[in-house]
Amino acid sequence: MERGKVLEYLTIFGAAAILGFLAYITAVGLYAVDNYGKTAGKAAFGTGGYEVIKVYGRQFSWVFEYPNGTKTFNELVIERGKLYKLEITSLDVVHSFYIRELGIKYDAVPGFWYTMWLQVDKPGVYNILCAEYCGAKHYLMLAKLIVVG
Ligand SMILES: [Cu+2]
Repeated sequence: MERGKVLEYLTIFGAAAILGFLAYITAVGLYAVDNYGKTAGKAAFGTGGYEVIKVYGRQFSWVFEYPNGTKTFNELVIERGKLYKLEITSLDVVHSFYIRELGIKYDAVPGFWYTMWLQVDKPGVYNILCAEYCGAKHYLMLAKLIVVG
């Protein structure tokens, strides 16, 4: 084969290999984000091996309700490695429950309950934000996720 052809094929297949690799890592990443917590959730569903926490968005704070009825404001405390089922809704307008470090974002819509599985293996404090503009004091909707243990 002449030199020009070899270069042409190298360029074409080289580019195809790079694009294929990028497509592969994108697909793996999207799958991981999409299925965050779902595998653990499916395994635990019906076994009671999780705790249910209700999450209410409202202008302009997050309210968390634990199984014993206790409510906290702008502070969600969970145990490391334990599985939680968060049931998310809104008391007024559309909000969005967003934890950037964990790649989690669920809309909180009045009249609807969304289910989200949460299991965090790394103790620490994570920011919970509202990712949907919900009014003049939207920027104040900051809460903390505290993972203990
Ligand atoms: Cu909001």
